Amino acid sequence: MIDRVEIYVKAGDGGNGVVSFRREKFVPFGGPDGGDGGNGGSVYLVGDESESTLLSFRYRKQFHAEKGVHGKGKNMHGKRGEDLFIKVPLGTQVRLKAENGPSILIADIVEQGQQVLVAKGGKGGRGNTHFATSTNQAPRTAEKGKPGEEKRLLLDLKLIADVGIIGSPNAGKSTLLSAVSKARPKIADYPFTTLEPVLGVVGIGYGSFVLADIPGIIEGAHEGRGLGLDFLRHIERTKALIHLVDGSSEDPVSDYRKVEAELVSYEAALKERPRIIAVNKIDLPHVRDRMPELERKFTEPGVPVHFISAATGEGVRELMSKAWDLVSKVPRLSTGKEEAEFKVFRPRPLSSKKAGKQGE
Ligand SMILES: Nc1nc2c(ncn2[C@@H]2O[C@H](COP(=O)(O)OP(=O)(O)OP(=O)(O)O)[C@@H](O)[C@H]2O)c(=O)[nH]1
Ligand SMILES: [Mg+2]
Repeated sequence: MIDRVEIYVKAGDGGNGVVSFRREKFVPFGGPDGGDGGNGGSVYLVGDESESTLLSFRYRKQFHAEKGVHGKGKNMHGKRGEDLFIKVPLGTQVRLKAENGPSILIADIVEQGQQVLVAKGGKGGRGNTHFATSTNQAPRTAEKGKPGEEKRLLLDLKLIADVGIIGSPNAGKSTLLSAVSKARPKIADYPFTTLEPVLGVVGIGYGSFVLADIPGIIEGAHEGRGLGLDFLRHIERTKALIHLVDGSSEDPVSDYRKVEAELVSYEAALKERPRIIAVNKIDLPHVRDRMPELERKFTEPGVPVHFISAATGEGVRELMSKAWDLVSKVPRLSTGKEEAEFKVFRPRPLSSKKAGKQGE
């Protein structure tokens, strides 16, 4: 999954103004008539819900908006350069890359049609008509167009899921997602089947929420073991977590603790995220037999424990409605990390601009 890219954007330069004089037959002194250069086009990023990854940026990383056309004689102004609208998926965070020092978060694109100006087009230069004065009626000066802004941007996609399923490999996370949604993640009896987060929409009669299945987490993941923890950024914004435990594992409680410890080493704020523990695979007789013992052992204050079988569906509906309860109570959370570190600028949407053209 392409979820972090660096791109270069360059707004169009303004067209030059020109020096020109009226030359007409029988008019001995023609005045200045140099037109202005057109403004350069600006570059905008636009939130688009039909985009779900940053894949389109894999091969295309440079974007230029059109230049303004130079002015001409006879007071002809140059055409302004077209603005460039680059579509990005919802959940894209935009950072301005600084030469040295940390990059600055400039926008968080979360709404359909949300537009963010990332590089402003250069202003067109004025033609010599503007420089005529009473003492200089034949000015030989005109302005050059200003260069368009250029920026290096880091785009970072953080999926917008309401609930994330975390757990060790093979716990049955993907099986659970496919049991409750139309998503069809790969399922197999070996660890690290899921390599990239998969989202599914869970409808539960009176509402729906987005559930994210993410790769398995093992001890030492924060040091890069297994698939690491990078993918956890996709659940940073969830409202609640389902911690799915493999009931058939040797020591489910220890598995649980290891995953929780990794989670906290990734981001301490995730510890506070409302969550449910779900012990999976109770269709297996030896797991069913352990239910009372596990119920006793999983006693985290305020964290309910559910017993399910993602394979047969037992207990799954109850789990989902419990998750929905949490989701509907909690406003969307973020880690708080970035908001504290960076000021977030949210430019007002420009409703007059149309999100159309992608590319140059
Ligand atoms: N008996 C039983 N097997 C299950 C159940 N849920 C999942 N499994 C099996 O457990 C294995 C792992 O399932 P997955 O859904 O791929 O597990 P996962 O947590 O997504 O695993 P990773 O993506 O590798 O982290 C598969 O062989 C599933 O068929 C269940 O409720 N009962
Ligand atoms: Mg999986």
